[in-house]
Amino acid sequence: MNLLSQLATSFQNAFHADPLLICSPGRVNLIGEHTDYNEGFVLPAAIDKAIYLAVGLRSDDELHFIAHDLGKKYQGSLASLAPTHTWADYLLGVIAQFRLAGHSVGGLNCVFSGTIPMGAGLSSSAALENGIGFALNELFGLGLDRLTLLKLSQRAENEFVGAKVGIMDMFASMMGKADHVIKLDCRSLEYTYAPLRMDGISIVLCDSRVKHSLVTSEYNTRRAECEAGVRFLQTYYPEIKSLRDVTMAMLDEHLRNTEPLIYRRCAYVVQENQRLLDGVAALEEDDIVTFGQLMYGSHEGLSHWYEVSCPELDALVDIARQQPGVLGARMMGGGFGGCTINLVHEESLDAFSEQIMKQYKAQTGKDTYIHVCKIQDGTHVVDESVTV
Ligand code: GAF
Repeated sequence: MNLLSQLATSFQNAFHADPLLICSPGRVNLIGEHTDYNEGFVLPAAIDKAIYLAVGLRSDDELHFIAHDLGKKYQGSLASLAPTHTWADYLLGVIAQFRLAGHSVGGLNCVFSGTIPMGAGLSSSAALENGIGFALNELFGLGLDRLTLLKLSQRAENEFVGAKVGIMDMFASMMGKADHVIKLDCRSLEYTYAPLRMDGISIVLCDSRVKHSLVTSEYNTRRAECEAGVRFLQTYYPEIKSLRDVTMAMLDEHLRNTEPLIYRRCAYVVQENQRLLDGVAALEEDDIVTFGQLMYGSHEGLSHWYEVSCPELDALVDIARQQPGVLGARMMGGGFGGCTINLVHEESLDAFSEQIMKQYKAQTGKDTYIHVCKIQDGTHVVDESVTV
């Protein structure tokens, strides 16, 4: 049975009512990693892997959630919104943020499922947060715009879940547009949609199937290291607000010898921001070859300077680099596991998949999962007749 029909049936069986169905996609990011919380640029897009939610109102103040794929339930009430340190926090956190922001919401039923592989770094958490926020807005007629909704999602993740993530994942999932990437300025939140003109080239994800248990703490540490670099430089340049305002010359002069670790972290971010700008210029000229080279540069920086890669992600990029028809490859997202993103000529796709699977298994003993992405619209209401 179609996933959406399954979800609707499961909702009807549990709550004896028809649900509103919502599709909330995961994201890719072409280039610009760990730049969002440094007020830099990112280049993400929403993809055809998503969280699907069936939602409906309750007549009381209770919250009843069912994680369809996990076979787990949560029951609580609006009066006692506290972190549970489980999947339910992505839903509870958003509801808590709506209430803190003064938006009046009542009891809710929700069953959700998804096609985003767990822990693959494709932002299933942002998709779930956006999905429930979108649902609250629809069901309670709040009239909030998408930007407000995605900011509430980020606040939920920062304050309730405790991951100090930037805004990229929520933004891409909520604001995505089919066949376009989003060039987002994470300082001003100004954005433009750029059509993806990559005829004959596919965006391919290779899942390392590694999920590092330290991902949240290491992520928060990287963020703190960047902030430490900014504080240090502010003693020389008080006008600096974030790494967005920093140049390599400033880092070389004041951090290179005194704070080598902080220097490497900050230098990666400053260079990655420039790589993104160069990459956008290359895409505007349909120069995918240059864009692909910048992706390899991004991976080098993430692996050796920012140190958020892992042997499995490095292996996937190394293998990809040696295959014919591959223009660029790099780890994507927070790191320490998850997926690589690859640009591959369509006629080379089969050979690429075969070699990646074979060589990755030989080098790491692990299987990979390969997905050719389509770029789709952001969070939206969906009909049960849509085949998922
Ligand atoms: C994770 C975070 F959620 C994003 O905000 C971003 O920082 C990304 O890692 C790295 O670019 O996905």
